[in-house]
Amino acid sequence: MESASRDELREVQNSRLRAAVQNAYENVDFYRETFDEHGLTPDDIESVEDLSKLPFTTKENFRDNYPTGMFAVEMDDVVRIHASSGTTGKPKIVGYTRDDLDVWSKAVARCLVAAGIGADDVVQNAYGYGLFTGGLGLHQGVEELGATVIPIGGGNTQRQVEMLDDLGSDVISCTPSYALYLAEVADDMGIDVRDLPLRTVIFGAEPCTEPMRNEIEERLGVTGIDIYGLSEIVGPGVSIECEEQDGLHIWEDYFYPEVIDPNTGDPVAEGEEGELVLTTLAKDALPVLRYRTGDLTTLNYDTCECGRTCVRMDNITGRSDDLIIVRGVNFYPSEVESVVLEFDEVAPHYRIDLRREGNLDQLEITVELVEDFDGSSTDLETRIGKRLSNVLSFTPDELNLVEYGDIARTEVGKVQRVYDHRGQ
Ligand code: DLL
Repeated sequence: MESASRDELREVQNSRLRAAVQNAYENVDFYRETFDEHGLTPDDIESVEDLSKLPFTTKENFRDNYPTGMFAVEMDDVVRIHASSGTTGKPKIVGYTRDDLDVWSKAVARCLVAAGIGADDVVQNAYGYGLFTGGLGLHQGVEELGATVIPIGGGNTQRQVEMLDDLGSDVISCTPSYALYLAEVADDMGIDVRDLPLRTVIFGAEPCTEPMRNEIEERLGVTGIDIYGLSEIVGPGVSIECEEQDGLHIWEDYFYPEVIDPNTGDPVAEGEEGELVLTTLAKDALPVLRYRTGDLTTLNYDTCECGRTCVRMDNITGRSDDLIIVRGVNFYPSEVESVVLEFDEVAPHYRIDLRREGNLDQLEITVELVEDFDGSSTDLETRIGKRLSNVLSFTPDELNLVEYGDIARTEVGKVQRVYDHRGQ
């Protein structure tokens, strides 16, 4: 399927879509009511072109149907539960049948192969195990491929470094921020990760800008491969970069992608940025039709140098709900990351604090100096400030340069870089 002709692929998508729609309509009250409200029946959705007749599914729909109202099967047929840790409110509970786990494992195994990983490789899986989909999701894909998985999970960083060294892991899977933290801890232990056999980092679950990827590749002496996914759709394995590192291939026979204008809901022209919307084509326990992921990307249907024909999405550097608005200026945290990492004097750690003083929003950016910084911090501050105003059209109210190590590192889970204290 990875290199099928577009026509072959379309046939598979259409027949799987019809089954998914039937399943959703017959077994999920929420979908049956939605279809009825719009005067639709499953017969109206014959092909992916008909999907636009359907309204979107949103995270609010998951919330309203908490915990398992979106499930299409009885609990007896669910063999695994995961949950996504919402920052507010209840988590989204997701479930899988045995067949669903099989599809997921195959999607992740494909990802690993696309990333140049083979059955003889050792993969140290440093995503958290548990309700988070990262740990077990990656794990089962490595086993499906027949490679060796080290299920070390998140945190315990010294131990991670020892394992990398002792077992000669070829690959580590973790968040991008954790990859950098790992290099720092290794340094403190007197180990240079570049001297170890490690050759690939499969990073995901968090946005990672190009300068941040470069930093990971340089510090660890690896190729950094971006993997994407979300609990509501499957977990990791929706898409991944191949060794060309030129966009993430979406496994379109399992997940059907659309990109829409987040404000109007209309499709954007091919190659234009918008919000990614996904439909599951091969999941029984939790069929999801037109899910608004909130993630911003573009789609590229050109055949990749690697020979795969499935569409590629751009690396996700922001979510529509990440947009920061300060005194009328809009920007994404990733734009700040790209600017501050242009400076060799700055380490790849930063935080953004938003406060309200009186009626005015205040923006504070804190960046860390590199370990061996010996220049003038006043001069650096002026240069960073100027660059931010040129590129992003704003000057932070406060720009703090702090010493190496002063910004807290995230050992387990996803890094937080934006702290919005307004409204507190
Ligand atoms: O983070 C699944 C995952 C685990 C993906 C491990 C990759 C590796 P959730 O916790 O449900 O699932 O969070 C999903 O994380 O909507 C994106 O906003 C963000 N995200 C996931 N992968 C990437 C990525 C997992 N490669 C949410 N780049 C998604 C940027 C990502 N953001």
